[in-house]
Amino acid sequence: MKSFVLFASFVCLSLNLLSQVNVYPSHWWVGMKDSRLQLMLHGKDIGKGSVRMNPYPGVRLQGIHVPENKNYVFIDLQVSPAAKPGKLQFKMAGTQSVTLQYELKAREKGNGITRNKGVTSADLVYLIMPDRFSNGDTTNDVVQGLRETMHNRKNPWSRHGGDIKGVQNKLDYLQDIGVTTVWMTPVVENNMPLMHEWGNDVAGYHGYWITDHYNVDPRFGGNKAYKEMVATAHNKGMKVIQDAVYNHVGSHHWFILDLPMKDWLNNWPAYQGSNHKEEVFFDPYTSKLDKDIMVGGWFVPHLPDLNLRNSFLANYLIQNAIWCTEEFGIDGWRVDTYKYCDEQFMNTINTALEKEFPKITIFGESWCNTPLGSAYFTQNNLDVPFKHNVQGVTDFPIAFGMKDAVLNPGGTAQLYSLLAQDALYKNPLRNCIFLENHDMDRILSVLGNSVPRLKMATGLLLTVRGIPQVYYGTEVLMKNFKNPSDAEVRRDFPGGWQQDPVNKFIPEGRIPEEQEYHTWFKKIARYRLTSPALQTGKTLHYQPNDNVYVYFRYTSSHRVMCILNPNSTSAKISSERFQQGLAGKKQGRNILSEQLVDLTQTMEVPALSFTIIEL
Ligand SMILES: [Ca+2]
Ligand SMILES: [Ca+2]
Repeated sequence: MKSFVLFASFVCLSLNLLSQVNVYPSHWWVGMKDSRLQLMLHGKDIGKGSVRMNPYPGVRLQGIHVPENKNYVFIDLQVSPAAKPGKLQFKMAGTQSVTLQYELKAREKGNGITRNKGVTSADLVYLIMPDRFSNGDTTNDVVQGLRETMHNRKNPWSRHGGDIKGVQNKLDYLQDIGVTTVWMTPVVENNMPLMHEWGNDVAGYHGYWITDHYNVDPRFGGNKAYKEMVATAHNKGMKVIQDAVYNHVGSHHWFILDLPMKDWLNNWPAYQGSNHKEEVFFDPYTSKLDKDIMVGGWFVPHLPDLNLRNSFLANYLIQNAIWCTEEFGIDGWRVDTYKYCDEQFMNTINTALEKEFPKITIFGESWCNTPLGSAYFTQNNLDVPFKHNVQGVTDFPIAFGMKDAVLNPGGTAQLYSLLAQDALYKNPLRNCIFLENHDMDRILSVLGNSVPRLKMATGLLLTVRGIPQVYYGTEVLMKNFKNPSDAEVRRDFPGGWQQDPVNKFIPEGRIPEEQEYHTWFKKIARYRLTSPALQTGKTLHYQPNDNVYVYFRYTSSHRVMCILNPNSTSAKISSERFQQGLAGKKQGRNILSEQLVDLTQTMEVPALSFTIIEL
């Protein structure tokens, strides 16, 4: 967001001569593939006068819209490929007579192709809640003038001071353990008062209560810190995913406090929550009412639900997504609460992003319990009336399947069956797979604090198809249930603050059990970066026998065998059965023990183990 101070041409009009107009997007670029640009102007009574644009070569004023709230004006422009960088000038006359300058910049080098690289299944994503990871700048811990200034690390619902600079400082640590990509929960401004949730007064430390889409929260370091962090990551060959929220905004978003139009939000006669039933989209018997409540019902009372069918709001969000991608240089988007959004809007915004940034990665958070539900919300092979176009989803069914496989008797058969349903997806390799995230119980606790089971689950995560995502701190055995609140699974990474008594970013700060898992994790994660089969290869799997699951990942020249034995007894497996997967190979190398493995003999697989053999 950029503020323009409007200078009155006539000094005697009124006391309201000098006022502020905000323009969104705050600037734009020449040379975008889509020549359309819609400016949204916000300022006192600006819709009551006239707007004129000074001639500018290559830029045409197409139309002006004034909604029922006269504090807004929308200006449609056509920016032709011939337009050069410079400043547009708008003359506004009415209760105020003012001149507004608007900058068209040159695009970053690479024109959206070489700078925004996209994230694939060859990558390893590390999910961070920046407030809780590392404090790189203590001067921004409290920013006076914002609606809440609570800073108390002893309070799980307060802000703790972690920031983007803290993440930037740890990029080398992350790269060393095999991470290629950082996904932070939303970094844009959450200038909200404390909200009553979980029986407590909670701050917007997590980032999902957006109040300004064009400002990175100053407590995270602002736009400057974010741009610098992305550039630093790129210089190291790493990538960054931004977290988008299109379904709702915080109740103190500037446009909620002064609604541009009556239908800006999904309105109901009385508060209506969503029914959270994704089935309404693909259920052939669904009622319109149930679908309206799913899409238009609010997530929670303090998060106004956006009417994404309003074309002006849609333009605002689409241009913001493009703006962030170009301005900061990000490589991918994770889209929050995907299944609660208007379906056509989602397809439109995805197409717009891919048009400007052909390699951009987009996956939606569609929390579904079934592969059918998940597949519906991405490119799929289903015969349904509406076809989603997003590349992938956060794959909850596989998350639950991997957990069950290492925890429950017979769980491997469930995982096998879930993966068999990949027939529903156009390309399951584009799904983001994970064991846990900031909304779930930490996996180590779910697995009864068993490190052997955590290793098995991690083994699956790093070898099953998809874009693997790990959650910060799991590598040092952070644990907890969401009890009494989700803040328990969002604790501070020990050592992220200078005054922390232990620092688990370094080996000396870890107890032996943590160090052992950390080393184990790093070994597989780094091996994965050298293995085209695990990164992007095809899958061949065999029905589990006696709850032992064997599968292969392979390319034309590289082949890996994975064996999961979650039983409390060792297992013997005969290579005879796996001839297709072994493809004539007689010897392999266990990438964890470095031992050679004779594949012509019966193999003894230890209890509670995950084995990776490079053939
Ligand atoms: Ca800080
Ligand atoms: Ca909605």
